[in-house]
Amino acid sequence: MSNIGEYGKVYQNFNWDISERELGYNKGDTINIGEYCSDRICKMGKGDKLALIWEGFSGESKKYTYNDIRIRSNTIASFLKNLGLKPGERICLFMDRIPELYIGFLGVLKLGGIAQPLFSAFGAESLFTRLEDAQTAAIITQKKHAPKLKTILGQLPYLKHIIIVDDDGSKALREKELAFHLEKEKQIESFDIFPSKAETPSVLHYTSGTTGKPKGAQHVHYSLISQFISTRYVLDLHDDDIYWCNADPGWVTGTSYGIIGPWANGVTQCVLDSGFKAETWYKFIEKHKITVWYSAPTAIRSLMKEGDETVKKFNLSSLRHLCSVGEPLNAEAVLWSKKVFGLMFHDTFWQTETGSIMISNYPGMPIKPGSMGKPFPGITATVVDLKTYEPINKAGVVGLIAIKPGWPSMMRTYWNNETTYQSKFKNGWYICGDRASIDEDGYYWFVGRDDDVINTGGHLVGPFEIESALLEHEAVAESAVVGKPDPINMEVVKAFVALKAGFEPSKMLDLEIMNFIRKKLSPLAMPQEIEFVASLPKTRSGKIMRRLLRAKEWGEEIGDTSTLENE
Ligand code: 6R9
Repeated sequence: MSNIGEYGKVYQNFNWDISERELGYNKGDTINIGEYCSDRICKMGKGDKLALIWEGFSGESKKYTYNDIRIRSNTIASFLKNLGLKPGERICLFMDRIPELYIGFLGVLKLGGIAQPLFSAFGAESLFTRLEDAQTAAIITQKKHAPKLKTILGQLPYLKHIIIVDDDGSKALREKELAFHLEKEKQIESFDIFPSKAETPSVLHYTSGTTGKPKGAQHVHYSLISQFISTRYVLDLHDDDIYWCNADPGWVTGTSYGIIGPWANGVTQCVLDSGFKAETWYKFIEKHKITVWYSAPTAIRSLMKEGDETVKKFNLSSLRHLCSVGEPLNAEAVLWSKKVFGLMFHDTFWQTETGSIMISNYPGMPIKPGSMGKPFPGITATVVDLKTYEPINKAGVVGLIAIKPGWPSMMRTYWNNETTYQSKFKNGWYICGDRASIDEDGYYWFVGRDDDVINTGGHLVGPFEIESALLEHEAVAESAVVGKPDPINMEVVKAFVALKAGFEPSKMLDLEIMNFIRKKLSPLAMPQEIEFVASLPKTRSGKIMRRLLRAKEWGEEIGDTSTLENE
């Protein structure tokens, strides 16, 4: 039996009090995510249950019960407090996916600090922009990442402490550096958790926009209400599940559903601190008997590229529920997962700004492959006209995805940038910046980021539809479609294509693919040019950076690239 039961009924009768009640939260009470994710679970008698099964890239492994994470997060919180760090100060978590990152996140929240997770792969410049903007007071990091601070430290007057979690005494500590050992430190059985209220700031997540500086979406402890119930309804976590979210907590998916959601639900989760490799991933699922898996289209397409034979080498029968987020999930990928895992990936749509899932496919609700599904209970969504921002109310017509403000996990502002925050609201709606249409059954169909849509001769073409069609061609592993300048049509479609192993670029293949699209979609959607590439530029969360490819075509500035993978 799924947690949500019948989606339609639940949507009709839902209000957020249901989530509050299940969490035992009464309006006006204190609410601290760190406490809800550890102490509360222990109080429910699950202290000895595994909270985290961790595996490093070289195969080493560690296990922590809920009681372990409760005590260790107390230990971190107490250490930070003794340094003189105060509630409301920004404390950055800058680590690989090691246990200290996950447990440290709870520790910062227990202190009342604002947790600022950043990808450990960031270089000095990316780090600087975000630490400067947030006036971050302390950073928790590893020995190997600390040197990145060396050149920027002089320009970060607010940064008081650099806490190294894996110092082994082999090198003298530098300016502002301190050592902290999660295991060797005196363990703190009880800590005076900061009595945060619903609107107390909790997490500051930086997200890269199209241009300009990255923006810090600021969340509050009350976001738990959304994250808890959406984990339950969408990811369908049950008490005996073994859950794996392969997102890095530098990305919002890795905190909302890679820390808060599963732990507030008292579920055992696995973390694999290693990059993508199909065999390693399948082995991880097999070894830990993972039942629920939250992944992303880029990863799924990479698995598809590896082929079906690789899947067959492993016993993946433990899997029972699959979800995806971050990019449009092509119908082809959904059908492939049905073929090889016997399960369809459930697409979910949301943003750093929304803090939790907004539109989704639910267990038990029929999936239309290629669709993002329907609004989450408690979420009033629609698509609005591109100019008037009035709801369109007509099936199949493309508009901007819009959400009625007021759900618990909505960001409360962009840090230091209230003007941009305000500009996201039009006509009483929060505008996501994505285009979609809604069909006669209420399912949402993604078209593209508002700035990625192509205008060819006055016709608007969404990249997603073309990319999905390209993926159906046997030679195509991955693609990105952008508009390139054209004297007659303003823009024409250009496709960047990465081929599957065993296929070589050629004029013949080029024409064949063009024709394939022309027949499948329309002459309008047919790429006028195909450029074969070895790989596509992606963000660290796996999103294809179409705007970068587009800017090159137009000879424009490429804007902020700090989240670019391999940068
Ligand atoms: C959670 C997350 C948000 C943007 C969003 C949209 C794209 C996310 C999607 C999707 C199509 C989906 N996006 N999920 N596009 N289908 N299921 O990804 O947050 O990193 O802030 O990105 O990602 O363009 O507006 P974030």
